[in-house]
Amino acid sequence: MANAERTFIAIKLDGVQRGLVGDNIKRLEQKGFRLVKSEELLKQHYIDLKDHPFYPGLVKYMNSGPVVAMVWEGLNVVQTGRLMLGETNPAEPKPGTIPGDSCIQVGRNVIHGSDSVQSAEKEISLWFKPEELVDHKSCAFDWIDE
Ligand code: IDP
Ligand code: MG
Repeated sequence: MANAERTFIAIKLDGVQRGLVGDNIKRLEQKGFRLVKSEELLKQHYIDLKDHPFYPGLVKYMNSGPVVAMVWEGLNVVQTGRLMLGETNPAEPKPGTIPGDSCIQVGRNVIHGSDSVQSAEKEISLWFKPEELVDHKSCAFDWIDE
């Protein structure tokens, strides 16, 4: 591929604390730089679906480009995250949810969120080493959590 020079970019702790992660990523996307593939764990990630006819296509699609993998923390984040993510199938749209507002087909539904605390634990340990998960207290913590 032409123009394949690569760089490492990290949003530092002050950017995280100040809630500037999304905006910084948005600026790089807007400029036209490309995000490079991060992991190839998709077969394992979707192993529970291996007997479904769409599994090979799902793995192929998920492996065909980069994925932005993250761990988010907070009160009821698994359940609330799933509500924000809406229905698996965006053909049953719930406006205001991420797929409801951004996609059309179930096989291209933009975002994944763990469906239970147990699967979250499994998925987090699949995608990240324990030492990659940094425990920190956000400066907004006391304004968000009681
Ligand atoms: P979830 O993502 O809401 O947890 P799952 O049933 O676990 O839903 O399915 C995982 C992913 O597999 C979905 O997000 C979607 O990308 C894909 N998928 C599910 N059902 C279909 C289908 O019928 N055709 C194509 N892809 C599907
Ligand atoms: Mg699922």
